[in-house]
Amino acid sequence: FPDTRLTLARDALAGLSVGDALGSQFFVPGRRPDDLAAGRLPAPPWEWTDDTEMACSVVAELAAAGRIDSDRLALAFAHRCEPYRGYGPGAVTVLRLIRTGTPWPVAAASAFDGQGSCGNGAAMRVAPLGAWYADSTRRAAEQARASAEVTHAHPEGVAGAVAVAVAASLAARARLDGDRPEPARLLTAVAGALDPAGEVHRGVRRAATLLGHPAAEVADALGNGSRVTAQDTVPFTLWVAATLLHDYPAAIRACVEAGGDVDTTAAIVGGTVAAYTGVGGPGGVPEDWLTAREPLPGWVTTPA
Ligand code: F2R
Ligand code: MG
Ligand code: MG
Repeated sequence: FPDTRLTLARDALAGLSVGDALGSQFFVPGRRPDDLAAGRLPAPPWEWTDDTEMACSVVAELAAAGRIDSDRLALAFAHRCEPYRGYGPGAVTVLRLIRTGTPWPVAAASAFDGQGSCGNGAAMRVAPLGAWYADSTRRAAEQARASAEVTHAHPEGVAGAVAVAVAASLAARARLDGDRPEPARLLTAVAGALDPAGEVHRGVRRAATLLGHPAAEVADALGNGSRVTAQDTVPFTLWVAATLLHDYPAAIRACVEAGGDVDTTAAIVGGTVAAYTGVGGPGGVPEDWLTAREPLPGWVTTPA
């Protein structure tokens, strides 16, 4: 199983990074979502952002240690952070504190006047971790929490990560079993892993009631990430992933057309869907999209 874990996590990382890099092209003024629908791709290279940089650290840590060690992950996030990758303002501060010696629990708890961050940054990087734990949604949820807490102390920020990891775990399991998960079952299983009093939980439950509705209507109802919070991002992304789990390009197009925090909605959806479809082949991450994406850092592709 160790090789399988790495393959699943790497496929999810490919899907996440292509979604991030392609999605962020639509922040460029004048670039229109219908270009993508018409098959007109932005000119390469598609540069990836903070979503991919942090996801690479998660995968590198899993490959090196076989699990999340929160102390190591915090240092990896802090020292590998290239500030020009478009990090959130809370994340910039938390990572600077960690880099200068503040313990991560203190740094994360200090964000947003002591509330902790409920930004979508813990959810955006975690799909490969879910794929790694294809054999256990319980373990995926527990490790997602450990990976989230180093930067996101707010319960909704953590819940967003748990929800995405459980969805990716189920997607990867279905791939191994040759199964096609029913969207309602997938969303109900994700909701079951969350605190029923939380907003992310409520959003995922609501997503299950909107299956079959047009994506634009669902984005209006659930949010498209324009507030950059987990609550405003994760329910819609899991609706897209559950609905289009077999079709990576269509899932990414749905994110681009919905607008909002497109690098991150496409990263979450891309990572979760690619855990199921893999790379290349029918419904998978297209090879030409992968080639157009800026190469990933050497420390994740060829670890020492
Ligand atoms: N930061 C961005 N996008 C805006 C800048 C784009 C850049 N100029 C460009 O063009 O490339 N994107 C990246 O940040 C998001 C992930 O954010 P993360 O890591 O969670 O950071 P942060 O700052 O902790 O939270 C993000 C926002 O969420 C709101 N928020 C968080 N906690 C809050 C709280 N307790 N109360 C109220 N609001 C809270 C704030 O608005 C934060 O700024 C991804 O989109 C990634 O792509
Ligand atoms: Mg980003
Ligand atoms: Mg974003």
